[in-house]
Amino acid sequence: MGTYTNNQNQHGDVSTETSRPKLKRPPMYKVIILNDDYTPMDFVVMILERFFAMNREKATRIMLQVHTRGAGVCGIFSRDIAETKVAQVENYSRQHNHPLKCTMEVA
Ligand code: TYC
Repeated sequence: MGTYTNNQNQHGDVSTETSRPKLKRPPMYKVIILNDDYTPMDFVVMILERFFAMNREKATRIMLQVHTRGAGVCGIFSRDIAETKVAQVENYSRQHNHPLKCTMEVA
C-alpha cells in the first residue's frame, strides 16, 4: 500500500517518499423495520417479501423478531439502495394506511 509522491526542498533536491492512501470504502447501511401496534403481521411479511426478496419463512421469522424485540434488520445495502428501500417501505405502507416505520443506520 502507499503511493509515491515527489517532494522538493528549497535547494531543489527531490526526494520520493510514500504517502498513506486516504481512500476509504463507503459505509454500508442496515435497513431496520420498527414495530408498531397497528400494522398487520401479514402486511409486514408481504413487505419483506416484496422489497427485500425474502421467502415466506424468512419474512415471517424477521417479522416476529420485530414484533417481539421492537426492531429488526431487513438487509445491508449501499447508502443509495438503503435510502430507496426505506422510501419504498414507507410510501407503500402510507398508501395502505399503515404506520409501519423503517430506518437506516451505518452497519
Ligand atoms: N406488532 C404488530 C401487530 O401486532 C405486527 C408488526 C410486526 C408491526 C412488525 C410492525 O415492523 C412490524 N399487528
